[in-house]
Amino acid sequence: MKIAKYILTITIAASCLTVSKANILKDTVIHANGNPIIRHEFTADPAAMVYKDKVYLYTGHDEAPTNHNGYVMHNWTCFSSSDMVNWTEHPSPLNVKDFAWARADAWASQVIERDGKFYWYVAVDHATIPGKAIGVAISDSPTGPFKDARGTALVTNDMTKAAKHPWDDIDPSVIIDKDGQAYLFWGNGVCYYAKLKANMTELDGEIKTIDLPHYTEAPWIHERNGWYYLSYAYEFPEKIAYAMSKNINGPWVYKGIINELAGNSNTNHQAIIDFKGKSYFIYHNGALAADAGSFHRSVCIDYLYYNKDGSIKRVVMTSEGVKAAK
Ligand code: FUB
Repeated sequence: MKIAKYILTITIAASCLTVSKANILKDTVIHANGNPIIRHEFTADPAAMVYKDKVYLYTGHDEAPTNHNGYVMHNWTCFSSSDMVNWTEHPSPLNVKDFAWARADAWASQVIERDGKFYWYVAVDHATIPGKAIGVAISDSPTGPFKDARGTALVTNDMTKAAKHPWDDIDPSVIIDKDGQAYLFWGNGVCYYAKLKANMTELDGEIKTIDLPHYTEAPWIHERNGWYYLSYAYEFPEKIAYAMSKNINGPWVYKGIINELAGNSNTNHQAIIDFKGKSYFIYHNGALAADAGSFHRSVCIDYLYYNKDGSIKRVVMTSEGVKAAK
């Protein structure tokens, strides 16, 4: 009798999970109950943007079948929040199919605002130029809809020669400096950067490289109190390390590890923002379920703390996550 009741309970719980996964309600509020913050789907490669009192979180979407050891990623997701705990999921504003020249692989991305337009830089696999490539989509709203801003890739594998492997042009990160000059950073195996024209859709000048110890991928560029920070995935499996500079063109001084290996995931992929007086470290791990892992990742948020000299303290990854920002 007890066993029958147990089986019934498990069956009901399993069917509820199937229903909630299949019928994800969009534009509904998710209350993050600790880390990972999103639990009805797998989310990876977070990028965050603060705009008009809200945080917009953009992620990749791991859709690999259970036990599939490889990335299956077709679209990107978008969530917004006024407090870092209650998140509204917006209908997926961008799919790899929105780039007619792309073949597959909605990998890491970042969105930035300029003059009321939103530019979403993404890594995808190119359909005709072998290797990964970077595209850019544009919208009038942070939640989309977004459309391909160029009709062609912004960066293709034949434009970068410092690495021999075809997936070096991934993981775009973008910043607009105080003088209005925008820069794109990216790269796997080699950290590349280049200026962007004011239209945000064309490179302006040569592609340069930055020498960083044990650089793997996932550069994230941010500025705070006169310091530039270039954080990145270090070694593989990945920790997150960072370098600092007083000038966006360097020289960069390596400062050490910010985050340790993330639970049950080879990758860690960080975004760093300030919001309502606190600093946040947003990353992914593979901790959502027993069958999660490196190809079934989930976004987490913990606090980031700076020392008085501007250097960054190591992140303490927690399961309870952050409290609602006031
Ligand atoms: O999500 C695919 C790749 O995994 C990203 O481009 C890397 O940063 C790593 O997180």
